[in-house]
Amino acid sequence: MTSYKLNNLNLSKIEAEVAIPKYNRDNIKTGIVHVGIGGFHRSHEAFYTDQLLHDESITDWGICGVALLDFDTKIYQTLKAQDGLYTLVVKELDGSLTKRVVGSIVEVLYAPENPLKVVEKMASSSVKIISLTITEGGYNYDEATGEFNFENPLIQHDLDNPEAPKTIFGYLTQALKLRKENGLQGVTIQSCDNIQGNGHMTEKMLLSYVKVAEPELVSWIDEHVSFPNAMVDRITPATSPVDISNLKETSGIDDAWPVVCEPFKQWVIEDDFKAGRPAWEQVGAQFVENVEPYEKMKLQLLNAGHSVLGILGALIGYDTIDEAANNPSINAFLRAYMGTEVTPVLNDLKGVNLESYEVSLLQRFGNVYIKDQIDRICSESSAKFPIFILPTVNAQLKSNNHIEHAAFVTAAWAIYSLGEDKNGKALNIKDAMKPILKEKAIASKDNPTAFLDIESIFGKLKDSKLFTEAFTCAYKDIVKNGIEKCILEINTNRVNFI
Ligand code: CS2
Repeated sequence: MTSYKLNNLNLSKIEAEVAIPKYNRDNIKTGIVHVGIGGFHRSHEAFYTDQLLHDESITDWGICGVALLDFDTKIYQTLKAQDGLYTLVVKELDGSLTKRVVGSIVEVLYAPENPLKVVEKMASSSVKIISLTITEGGYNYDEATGEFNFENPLIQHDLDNPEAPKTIFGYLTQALKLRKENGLQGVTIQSCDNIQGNGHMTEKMLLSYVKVAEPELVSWIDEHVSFPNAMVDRITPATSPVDISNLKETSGIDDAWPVVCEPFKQWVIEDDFKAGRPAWEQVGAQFVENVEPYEKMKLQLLNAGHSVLGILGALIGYDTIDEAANNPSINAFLRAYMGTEVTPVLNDLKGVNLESYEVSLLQRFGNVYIKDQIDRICSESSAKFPIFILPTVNAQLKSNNHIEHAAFVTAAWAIYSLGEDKNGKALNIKDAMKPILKEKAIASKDNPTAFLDIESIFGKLKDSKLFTEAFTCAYKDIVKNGIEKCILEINTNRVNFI
């Protein structure tokens, strides 16, 4: 079929094939600057906002997408060439595809090319929200100290070169300083990352930086900036070359970087916006007073569940999450982890239904059409483990409760960090801490708990006898008997705790 490059000019030509934005994009003003225009932002906040912009009375909430890092150049160039447009392809549970072109990103900027332009955009009077998807590791938090990591060379760079920043902290500081100088009113900094208390985390990390970089700005921030917490959710695998060619062949859309995702979506937000906000509740977001129960449920069940499936599945040699989720013994392992280790920790949460959440999670993980990459899930595990799994373990240890499954997954991660699956095939490990993970994984061959030495990931976990024993036992067992046999054993409670 004839295909058309996705851009403003060609929109009407593809209208017969897919839904397109029905609002006049030229009339939309930028009210949100969003940093991190990867797949998740585009399947989530940008999608909700696109739906809202179909209400013609709403014209103030267009998004300016910012590509912050050097390696974001491809997404910047793609969106720039496509006038900010992209196709969202929802992979439904029955295998059908629902496609629509999303139009809420009305501008794009590439920060390394022109830092000042980004600072000025963040400081412009029409911008009321600066939202972020900068990944768990992007917050520069050190688990060992519980503080901002000033040793990060990029942070040092930003302190030395305030006018040419590289990190989000340098950018926000410059932008807020300019807002203050221009006498502007408040602004909201809204994290959309998977972090418990993501608003609190953003505030704490930013203020740590500002206290050193620009101390006079601290009191202005206290008064003029809010940092709402939020739970964000939509499984969004990396787009594959097949997704791109299918879209072209079946719908005639030549989109260099469409986004694929699951049908489920959820966004629960604390209603604390300093300068107004879009009425996202009109398109399905929930505004609540306290998001903590929703965050805990999501991070400790969904995200942790993903890590469990990813690490165990990788060692077995699987490529996608559905393969792991549909393996009966991994599935039983995951259910036991959720039931005996996570649910007791979350039991007191008000306002959420854990049972139905767990049922829906297993269905989402098992969706064979999503093909979420195990490599994606296992990437940056060193930033994910402290957020997704450690809170469960620490809470369980406090009450001397079960931690065997978490210890088993941690041991499996140590073995994964050696770099090969059970068949000796090289694993594609992407992790900022890869060298130290490997070093400790090698040391673990003689002394298994060496892996737990990495305090910036595990904190003081090594001090727990209960955990180190379970970890050591699982480690030795996996080395001796192989991953699959050990999963079966732990499921039938036949693990030989030496
Ligand atoms: C995943 C998340 O990165 C991960 O490990 O668990 O990206 C997950 O897919 C999203 O949080 C779903 O909302």
